[in-house]
Amino acid sequence: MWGRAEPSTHQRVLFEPSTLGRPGAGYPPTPFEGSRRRNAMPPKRQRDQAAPKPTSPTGKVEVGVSFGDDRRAQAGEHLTTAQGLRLSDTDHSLKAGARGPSLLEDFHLREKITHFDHERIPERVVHARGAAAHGTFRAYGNAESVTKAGFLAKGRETPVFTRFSTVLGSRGSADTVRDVRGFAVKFYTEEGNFDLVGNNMPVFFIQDGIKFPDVIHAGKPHPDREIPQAQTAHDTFWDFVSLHTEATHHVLWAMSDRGIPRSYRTMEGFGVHTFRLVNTAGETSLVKFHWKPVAGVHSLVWEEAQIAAGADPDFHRRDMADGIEAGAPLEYELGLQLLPDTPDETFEGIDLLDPTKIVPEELAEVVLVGKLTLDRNPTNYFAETEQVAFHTGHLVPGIEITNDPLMQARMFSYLDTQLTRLGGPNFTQLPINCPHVPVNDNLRDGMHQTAIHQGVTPYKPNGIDGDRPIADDTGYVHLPRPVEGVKVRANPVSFDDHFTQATLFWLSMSAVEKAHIVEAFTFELSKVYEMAIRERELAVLANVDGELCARVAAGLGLPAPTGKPAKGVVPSPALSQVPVAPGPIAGRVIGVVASPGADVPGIAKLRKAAEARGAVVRVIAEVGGQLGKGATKEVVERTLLATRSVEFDAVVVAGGATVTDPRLPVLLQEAFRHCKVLGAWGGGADLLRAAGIDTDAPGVLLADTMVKASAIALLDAVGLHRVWDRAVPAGEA
Ligand code: HDD
Repeated sequence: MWGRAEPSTHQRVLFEPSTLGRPGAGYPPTPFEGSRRRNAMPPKRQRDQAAPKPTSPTGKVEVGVSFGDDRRAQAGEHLTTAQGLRLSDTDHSLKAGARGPSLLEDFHLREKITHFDHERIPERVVHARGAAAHGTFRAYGNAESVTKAGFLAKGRETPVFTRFSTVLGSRGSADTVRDVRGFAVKFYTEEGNFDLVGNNMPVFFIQDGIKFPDVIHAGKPHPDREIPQAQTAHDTFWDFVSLHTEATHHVLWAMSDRGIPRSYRTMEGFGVHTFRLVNTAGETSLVKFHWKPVAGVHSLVWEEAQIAAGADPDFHRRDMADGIEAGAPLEYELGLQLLPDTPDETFEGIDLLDPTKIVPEELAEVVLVGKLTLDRNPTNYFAETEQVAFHTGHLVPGIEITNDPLMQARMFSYLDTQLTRLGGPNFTQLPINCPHVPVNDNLRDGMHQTAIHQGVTPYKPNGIDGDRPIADDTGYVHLPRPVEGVKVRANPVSFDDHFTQATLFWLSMSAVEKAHIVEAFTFELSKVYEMAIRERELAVLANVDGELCARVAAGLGLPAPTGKPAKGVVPSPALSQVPVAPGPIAGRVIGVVASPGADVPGIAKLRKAAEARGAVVRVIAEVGGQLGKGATKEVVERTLLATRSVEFDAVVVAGGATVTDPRLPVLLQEAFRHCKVLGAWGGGADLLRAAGIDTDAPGVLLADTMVKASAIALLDAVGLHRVWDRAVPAGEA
């Protein structure tokens, strides 16, 4: 019933003691077997509720998010009311005559409309727009010497649920806006849930959580007109960050390519704060958590991000869901940057309690300690992705927080916000939030209580039911640490350096990345109406780097002020994301332009080679349908009317293709401008030239026929992500 522990009389029992297991048993639900899809249609089972319900290997019906046979989820062949009453008609309200008014007694009408009226819950005050996936974390075991956290023990496999998000946009906003991305992982460990609630940038805009409402109010749309949506290119954001210079380092990251990731699978993740690890001997070390994507760190280019926001606002969530469905899981390795736990909590002069600072990887290596694999899409967006509740206070033995004042405020906010968002204190009973271990918490009653608690002793101590000990040596113990100080509203003086690490970030960028940062600042500041704010931000940039300031000022047509940037800053090459060698291409999409009469066997050869590396080939043509005959056929998955270049990491024109649609040159030119690989075989090169593409330019690959070697050359080029030589002279990228 409740797993390994004997149920005590005061344990929580969900729904019905006789049929259901412990919270989390049977959850997450077993994935259904099904054929892989190439297109993005929802699986049949999601589209057709009347279809026979899939069964688990045990033969039990498994539907929706459930504890196996949860009766609260949809079940049965007949449409019913919420009371289980079979319905004969759900399309017509009960009326006094066919043309008459509806009757108050129509309980079905009232129940249906009432429930609909209350379907929405408040969206998250930040990170409202998100997408998530289930998966597993497998520990390598090499962290055992520094932490007793069980999920990091050798060979341990832990179920996880990971939600990615943007910060500023509303729930329905576009995925590809320039913003920070959330990277929140819930580990359902054997010691209870551990949440690592991080971002794709390792620093934060503010040093003290008390300023969180300020930075968010400044970044969110203006309160009068509620524009602009999901972006920082407006007066209040730049007013705040130019007045509040501790944000400068994070602003540099946000204006860099990190602000527009290619996909969730190509994003790094960071715990941001310094945490404290404790091993079995009670020894401690400080640590920064890193997620390293196996697919490499890659981004969109700005114009592409803007096009995608209109052409496919769901660009990132679609990419993740389709990739998982196509058998290309998202993979990341967890890295620990271990730092000695010294009394002053600094490392090489860097204050480890200051969340606006990084520790360059060149100074402290990131040791990889396990792998996260996200390989299963949620069954129901609301039940799982929307209702998941992360909390920095969901910790396990062996991991503690530090006195970072940003983290300290987070420890309050995450629990607090769920009370409004999820309607009360029992959100931990929602299936997605349930730990996968027995819960024995003495917390009782409250709104939306779904457990039927047994017994009469939800208190401690008690002399009635055996009064189990609350903790043995496996319990969570806050390491005793001395604390003293004068009560003040102040930051340590070491928090005062707001610019040196912004300079470090700028100097670590390649030429093409610097060009993107300059463009991003210029774009955003040119959307700011108040000239004084533009000028103030230029004064901030002057303290980061004179060249950066001058280039942005030139774009804005303003004089460049002078500042005092830190001298002798040593760059950190690890911060640049330009790959030096081809990386994996799983999840990448190669568009092949074709038409009736094109070399379909050639397309099939390219598809085979791409699929062997986890990439996808999509055929683009003027009209839909099927190309080729006999055994070798290709389905047209995108028509020129319904696609844009942003959907592809490379575009290739098949030999023999003839296309007259004027949208083709636009597609090819965009792909070229966005530094994507272009290719053609046979006569396909003529279509490239007709579109004005310089076929001698870097990254334009031509072949006489599509053979294995040409496919490999093309896919290797995709592994470099972009052809940056096209944007910046060779050698400078
Ligand atoms: Fe936060 C959500 C990450 C500072 C208050 N935060 C939220 C999410 C992520 C982060 C990824 C979305 C979780 C999900 O997918 O449900 N937040 C961060 C990081 C921070 C940070 C990396 C700094 C290092 N946050 C921060 C501060 C505060 C909050 C300083 C308040 C004092 N954050 C919240 C919140 C949210 C939230 C209001 C909104 C929804 C939620 O918590 O569940 O409590």
